[in-house]
Amino acid sequence: MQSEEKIMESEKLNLHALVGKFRKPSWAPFLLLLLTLAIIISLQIKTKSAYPIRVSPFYGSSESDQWFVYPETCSGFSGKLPRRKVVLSIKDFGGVGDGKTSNTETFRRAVRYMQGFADRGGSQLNVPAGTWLTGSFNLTSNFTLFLEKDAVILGSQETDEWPIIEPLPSYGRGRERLGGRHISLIHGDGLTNVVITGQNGTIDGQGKMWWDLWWNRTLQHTRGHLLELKNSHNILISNLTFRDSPFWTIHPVYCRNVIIRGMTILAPLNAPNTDGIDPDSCTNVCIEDCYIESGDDLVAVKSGWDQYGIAMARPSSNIIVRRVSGTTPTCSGVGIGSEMSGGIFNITIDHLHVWNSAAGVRIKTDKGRGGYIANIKISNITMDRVKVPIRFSRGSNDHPDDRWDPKAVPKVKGIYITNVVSVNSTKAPVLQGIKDAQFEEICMKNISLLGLAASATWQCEFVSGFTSQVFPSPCPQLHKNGTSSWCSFS
Ligand SMILES: *[C@@H]1O[C@H](CO)[C@@H](O)[C@H](O)[C@H]1NC(C)=O
Ligand SMILES: *[C@@H]1O[C@H](CO)[C@@H](O)[C@H](O)[C@H]1NC(C)=O
Ligand SMILES: *[C@@H]1O[C@H](CO)[C@@H](O)[C@H](O)[C@H]1NC(C)=O
Ligand SMILES: *[C@@H]1O[C@H](CO)[C@@H](O)[C@H](O)[C@H]1NC(C)=O
Ligand SMILES: *[C@@H]1O[C@H](CO)[C@@H](O)[C@H](O)[C@H]1NC(C)=O
Ligand SMILES: *[C@@H]1O[C@H](CO)[C@@H](O)[C@H](O)[C@H]1NC(C)=O
Ligand SMILES: *[C@@H]1O[C@H](CO)[C@@H](O)[C@H](O)[C@H]1NC(C)=O
Ligand SMILES: *[C@@H]1O[C@H](CO)[C@@H](O)[C@H](O)[C@H]1NC(C)=O
Ligand SMILES: *[C@@H]1O[C@H](CO)[C@@H](O)[C@H](O)[C@H]1NC(C)=O
Ligand SMILES: CC(=O)N[C@H]1CO[C@H](CO)[C@@H](O)[C@@H]1O
Repeated sequence: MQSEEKIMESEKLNLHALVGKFRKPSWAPFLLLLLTLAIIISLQIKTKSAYPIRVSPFYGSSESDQWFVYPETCSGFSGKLPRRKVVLSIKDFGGVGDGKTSNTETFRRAVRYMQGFADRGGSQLNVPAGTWLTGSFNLTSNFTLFLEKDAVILGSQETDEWPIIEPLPSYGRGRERLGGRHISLIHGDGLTNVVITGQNGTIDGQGKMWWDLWWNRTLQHTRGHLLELKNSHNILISNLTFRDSPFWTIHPVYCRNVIIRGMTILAPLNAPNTDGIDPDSCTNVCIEDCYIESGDDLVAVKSGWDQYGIAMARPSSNIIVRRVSGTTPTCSGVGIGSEMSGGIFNITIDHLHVWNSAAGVRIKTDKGRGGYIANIKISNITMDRVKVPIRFSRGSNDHPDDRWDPKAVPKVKGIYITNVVSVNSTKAPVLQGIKDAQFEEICMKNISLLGLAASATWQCEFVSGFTSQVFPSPCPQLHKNGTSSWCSFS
């Protein structure tokens, strides 16, 4: 607890910060009004234990937007967080961390208030130890959401606490149901310079209710994500545990410069569509050092759905997925697609460790998708008990509506897979391209798939490429067929 004197002092600092903005004498009457307003606001948000606004002692005014330099490879990222001028706790806004009291209005009020500091040095909202039940709330720019040790944000079990929002233009409808979709628990649109981090605090979507609605076919609208950021850039998501998302867990869409690292993402292994991280029509994304176990793909790169994704034409590009490990019994370690209609290119996947899963690396597309998948580099993959280590597949008539174009075939060219060891896999690679749209430049080198029955053979259709040092012996379409000059590793 801070003494009264300290409270007074930092309040002065706060006002001083506001005053600093307006120096011209002619602003004086306006300034007075502003000061009065500021005092009223700060009185309103006071609770019994009234914590004042703390001005971060580390704050240097010129630095706040310089922290994010998206490096070539995000391993060069310093890990330094941006300094925010104003730091407040959710308790300052009257939050109650008992796991029962709803904090929906409290979080919304906190962000509304902190939005006022977006162009004045930014702000940070701390969530201390405790269980903070809440419905959906939005983030703001130049903002850090910081979950301290043992802080748990718990998603509301009331469906109307996850209001319906417009479908994404690149999907044309909700992914699961026609029309709008439930907003994510934590949401942001059109933001810049946002950090979601902490001391391994937890955001728990309590998704079971939503999975039940899906299983018993009573779901009215597409389920919400745990975290969705849309049209945003300079984003860092790190050092937290996300669990039990109703739907895909982290969904950056139409974003650029996104770093996601040191995350633990958990959901029951049978929870439907609980993908870990789905960069969707995003560029410059780095996903590093994450542990993910869930009921769907650990990481899935996407870019919109059929005619809607084709029309929007927003590709996913320059994405690095590195040192990700985990398990998903019915899906894949890394999936490309199946929604890929805006195009996907320049993807690097390195040091992936997957176990007890249906597939290791999977490329999913179909007729009607259009778009392209190009320049995908996959290396240093280890798999244990993964059924089909490498799989290219066509979808199963999964289209948004009947206006999809059967002539819109995807172009797949340049998939480079090297240094793969899979033990106790049950099937050789299954590589199904698309009729009249052969997948080209499929290059594989130094791949050992061990533990297969002697009878296990590669299944290839509509693919061409080149392989070297691959065991068991590949299908004829890839067996040293054609020239290897376009395989960068040869
Ligand atoms: C995350 O945690 C690691 C290990 O404790 C630390 O080195 C790093 O600075 C933290 N922050 C970010 C942004 O990754
Ligand atoms: C965020 O901060 C930067 C630098 O301080 C500023 O230029 C920018 O306008 C701020 N963004 C918003 C939305 O206020
Ligand atoms: C959050 O943002 C979405 C649009 O991005 C908007 O529809 C919704 O009303 C906002 N919610 C709140 C509580 O402001
Ligand atoms: C964070 O918490 C999760 C869940 O409790 C745990 O599995 C993980 O090991 C923790 N991560 C770190 C870096 O402590
Ligand atoms: C479906 O699941 C929801 C959520 O658990 C439940 O409220 C509802 O009663 C279930 N409906 C049926 C028909 O089982
Ligand atoms: C794709 O990646 C290559 C390096 O692999 C880079 O030279 C090129 O600029 C990238 N393309 C785009 C459009 O960013
Ligand atoms: C694969 O791992 C090796 C050894 O750690 C490393 O030299 C190489 O750069 C990695 N491959 C890629 C594409 O990062
Ligand atoms: C082949 O891949 C294995 C496993 O990733 C790796 O240890 C080995 O160094 C690679 N061999 C060559 C010649 O690159
Ligand atoms: C070899 O590749 C070409 C295209 O590069 C393809 O037309 C041909 O069918 C392939 N040969 C075999 C034996 O699959
Ligand atoms: C190739 C390989 O590692 N095979 C292993 C599969 O699993 C059994 C036990 O479940 C091991 O004994 C094999 O060595």
